[in-house]
Amino acid sequence: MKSSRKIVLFFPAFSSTEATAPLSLLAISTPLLRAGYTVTLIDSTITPDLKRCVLEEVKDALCLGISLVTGPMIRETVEISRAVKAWNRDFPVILGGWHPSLLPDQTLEADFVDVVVRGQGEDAILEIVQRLEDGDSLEGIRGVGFKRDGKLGFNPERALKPLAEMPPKAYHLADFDAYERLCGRRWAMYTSSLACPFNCSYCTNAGVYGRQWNALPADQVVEETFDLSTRYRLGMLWVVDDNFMVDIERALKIAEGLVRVGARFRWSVQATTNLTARLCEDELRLLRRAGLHQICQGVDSASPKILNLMNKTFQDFESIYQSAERCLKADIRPSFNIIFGYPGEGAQERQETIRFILDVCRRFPGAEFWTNIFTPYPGSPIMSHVQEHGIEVPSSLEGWADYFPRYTVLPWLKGKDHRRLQTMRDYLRIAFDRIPIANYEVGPMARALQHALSYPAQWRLDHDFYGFPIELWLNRRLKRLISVAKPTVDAKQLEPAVGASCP
Ligand code: B12
Ligand code: SF4
Repeated sequence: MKSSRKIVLFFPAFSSTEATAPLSLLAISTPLLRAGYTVTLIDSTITPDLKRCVLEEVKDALCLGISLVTGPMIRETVEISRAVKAWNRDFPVILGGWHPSLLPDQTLEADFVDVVVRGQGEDAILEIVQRLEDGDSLEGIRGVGFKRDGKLGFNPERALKPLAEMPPKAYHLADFDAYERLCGRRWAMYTSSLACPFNCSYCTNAGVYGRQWNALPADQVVEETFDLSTRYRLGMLWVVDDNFMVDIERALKIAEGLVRVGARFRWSVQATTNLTARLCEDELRLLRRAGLHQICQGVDSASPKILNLMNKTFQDFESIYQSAERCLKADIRPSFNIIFGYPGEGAQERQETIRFILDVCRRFPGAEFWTNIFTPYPGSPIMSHVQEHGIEVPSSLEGWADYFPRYTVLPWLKGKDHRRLQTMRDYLRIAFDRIPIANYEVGPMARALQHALSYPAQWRLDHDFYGFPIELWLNRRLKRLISVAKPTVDAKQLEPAVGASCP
């Protein structure tokens, strides 16, 4: 349907009830809308009868754009693209986002993919749809890969644009009511800076955004976030910057600005522990007054050996303790992430990390830990070495669907060891309180029982003993009594993904 000016954008399910509008698609929508195209946004998480809905919408559209990251999102990407191709072999399917950016060749090889976009998509998508509308070739559009007579062709890369030069995101396309119904909270994501100056060896960031941190000016952040929160009645913003605290002066100016305008929303950020620890208590209190209620920080491991292997020498333990202490004094929740199973981690290093978690949570009640299993992502520095460790790198797009830090199985972490680690992680979940984004109703009885289960859980972690896990069984029964919305897409779902889940 070449003459159509309608573009359908699809966001596959990401196995989480922490539902809100996908920023990637809001970002690429703006240039399309400004150029007079209409955009239909379909987010799997809030769309009943998904396949029928997509097939209905594409009937009078010009093309379908899909945004995905490595992992389970690939399942619906494949399913929906195949269904569209079965309806019309020639209907253009365009893939963008982290996975296609990091593995463009392999992604484009899939027979249901016509175009891949590497890196920032705002300018690329507009150029693509204009060419499609005119029936022209995609030759020369930077950052774009496409099929030419069945062969893969790649145009030169597109240079990164600083965030300040990007158009605002089309938040008005988001159905915040639907997200609120699912998540129990009305919230959105917001980007105030791009990239991170560090280069942890498991991280893919440098591969897509480089290491040149760039940010919006404080005034713009204040104006936009205040406007967003009031316009859409949002109670919370998650600032998804990789490292919000790179420029502390800017962070404090944002806080002053939000206090000045009387902002009422809560917000959370991601930042490294070393940068967070540069803030004194008064500065953190100012941020708290401005609504900052949580700082997610990647501790990753408590073993100096593993931190070295992760290229995280910028982080020392003193800064983690300082950050926990000062954040809590300022009433900001420090949320720390851990990665288990990193190549080189043995039982001893894992125990070091467990002991560290117990120590921090006991010394600083209110600090929380979220754990993941190491997952090798394409484009990360460690990826080039994982084959040495016996990992078979998938040879097709579909092969990456099972790469998911909640259950990744590794050659050195499988079978009994993998099950033991999962049990240990389950005990960590119940040993100390954690606060997810999604707002679940928990009654006083259930809360009391949860609290009671935390003591034996801590005992087990202290003694490294996980046989006869009765508390986990009780906890599962308890969860059935609490109404927790469950994502449907991921059959291997262990529990609804919640909280500071990004590494
Ligand atoms: C928010 C977020 C989430 C949210 C998503 C919520 C939502 N509704 O979108 C949640 C919490 C669910 C999440 C979960 C996970 N996440 Co996450 N997440 C992010 C984060 C912090 C921001 C993403 C974002 O919205 N950015 C802002 C938008 C504007 O930028 P963008 O996504 O890059 O999009 C641009 C381009 O990529 C491109 N583009 C994107 N899509 C499309 C589509 C088309 C058609 C086109 C043309 C262009 C295009 O154009 C956009 C504008 O320039 C990123 C880190 C980051 N810095 O981006 C990690 C990140 C995407 N997540 C990551 C990971 C690993 C995960 C988890 C596995 C974590 C975990 N421990 O479970 C899960 C996986 C989810 C799943 N089941 O598959 C990795 C992805 C690595 C990879 N190779 O894919 C990242 C990069 C973090 C990291 N540094 O490692 N995540
Ligand atoms: S893991 Fe975090 S600190 Fe490390 S490079 Fe990635 S974004 Fe930066």
